Amino acid sequence: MHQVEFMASMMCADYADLRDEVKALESGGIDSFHIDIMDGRYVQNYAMSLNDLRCIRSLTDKPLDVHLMIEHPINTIDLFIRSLKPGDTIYIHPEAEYHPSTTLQKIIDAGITPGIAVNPGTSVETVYEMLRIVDKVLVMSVNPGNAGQMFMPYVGEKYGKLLKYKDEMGFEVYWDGACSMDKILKFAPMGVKGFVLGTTLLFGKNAPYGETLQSIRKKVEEL
Ligand code: S6P
Ligand code: MG
Repeated sequence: MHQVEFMASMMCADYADLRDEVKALESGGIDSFHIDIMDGRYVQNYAMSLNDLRCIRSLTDKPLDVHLMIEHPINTIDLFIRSLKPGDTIYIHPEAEYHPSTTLQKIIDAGITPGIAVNPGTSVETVYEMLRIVDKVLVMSVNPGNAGQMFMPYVGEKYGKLLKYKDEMGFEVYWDGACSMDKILKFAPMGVKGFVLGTTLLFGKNAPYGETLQSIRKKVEEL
């Protein structure tokens, strides 16, 4: 099977100890840091800010996986691009933008990996043309806005549809929301490349991150 990637959802981290959190995740073997940016308009919440992103960028050389849940990202995309480096990813939500392909082209021109995030209520058909432009598709299995939500069972079908197109159209599929061990064991062998780990599996468990990550990887390897 392919090498499965794990991203840490940093909105779930302990902000009193952000430096230690980043170091513990890094030495525990996390592949990248998932940064949820919210504007209180596209979603009814504020999570992380540009300053949090810059702080984490300065603490690690691992890739950042930036998930923009903001209206009209074209207006502020340069701020994010300038704070990132090649190897990092920016996901936009296509329905938050009048011309999502223009914004994606800006991301590509800057050498940042382009991605789209697809809400539970957004169909694959709606984003079909963009699949040729992006390298990553982040499938939301919860409605965007909060950590600690329930998995939406009807989203399962969407993974199957996207996985059929991924090789021909040149992108990888990622999972964001309520990611549990049973979902990893079911969807990784189907071809889902990576999983965002939040409160369901990684944070707030009173277990060292390294131990948790090791045990997840071991179960995946045993498949
Ligand atoms: C949700 C956000 C996600 C969450 C993540 C948390 O708007 O995009 O990245 O932070 O899903 O994980 P969990 O296991 O608490 O759902
Ligand atoms: Mg996210």
